[in-house]
Amino acid sequence: MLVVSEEVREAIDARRPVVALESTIIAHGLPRPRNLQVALELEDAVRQEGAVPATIAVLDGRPRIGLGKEQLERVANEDGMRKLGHRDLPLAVAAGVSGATTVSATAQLAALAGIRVFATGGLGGVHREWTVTQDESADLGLLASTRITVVCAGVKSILDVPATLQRLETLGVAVAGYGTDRFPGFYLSDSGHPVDWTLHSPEQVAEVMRAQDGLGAPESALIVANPVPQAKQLDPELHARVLADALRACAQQGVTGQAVTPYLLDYLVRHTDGASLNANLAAVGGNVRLAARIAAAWARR
Ligand code: PSU
Ligand code: MN
Repeated sequence: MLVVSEEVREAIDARRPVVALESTIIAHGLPRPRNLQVALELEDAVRQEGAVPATIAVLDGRPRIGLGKEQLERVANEDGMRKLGHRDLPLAVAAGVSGATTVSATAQLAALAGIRVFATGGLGGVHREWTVTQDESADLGLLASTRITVVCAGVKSILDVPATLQRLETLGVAVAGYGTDRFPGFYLSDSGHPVDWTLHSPEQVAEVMRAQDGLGAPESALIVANPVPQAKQLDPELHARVLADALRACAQQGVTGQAVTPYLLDYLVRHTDGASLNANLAAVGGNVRLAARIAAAWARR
């Protein structure tokens, strides 16, 4: 069912480092035309660190692991590109449609293809007002049952961060800060919440992955929470102010379901004069590079 590109297939077979990349951030998380440029830059960054990038999406009903330039262009520019969580995968495949994959769908497909390391910006999680809307990203549940290492800058700060950390604990998903004992805040280096574990090198991360395998079921993920450097974070005061406006606007407009996250991310870009975009890109870029180094350490095991 999967279409794995030749380059990615060869790397997996030879146990060379591979990093899975999601496509929702390209199709629905970043403005055009910057999104395509970023997609290419992220792949480049993975290569510079000596790993093979495997961007994942569903095109014409076929889940693809490793996209060529034309396929990346489709993800970035094609109108009607859907947003696919893991529950949407069978429906999209059967319907023969195209869509970008979220963290949950990307992690599922990457694991199916035998890719262990995955990089993204910020995970989905428990939304504020959860008690009313019950809006919790499917990312969390999927990571509770998928053996993958996901490098991220924490969870998106538009969420209820402490509630999300609590859910990850309940779901039994391992979380470690990379070089920090603070949980990163996506656009911010520090979400204001601590993490229980800190890892300091790609080799240490690979050690944990090996231990996960040795300990067996449940097949849960490892979240490596890698902060955006402080010099590149969004100004915390600007962040707090614009985010409050964004949440109000979102509620007023009656935005719900899958549309919530793209709406909020776009609002922040437009109302911070692009500063949130720069912080977002710095975070994703750092995650992609770290993921490549972790994949290399994992390949040397
Ligand atoms: N990180 C980003 N930008 C994004 C996302 C993550 O920097 O657009 C996407 C991811 O694909 C994540 C999704 O899985 O947002 C979560 O969406 P939802 O809250 O609808 O589950
Ligand atoms: Mn949601």
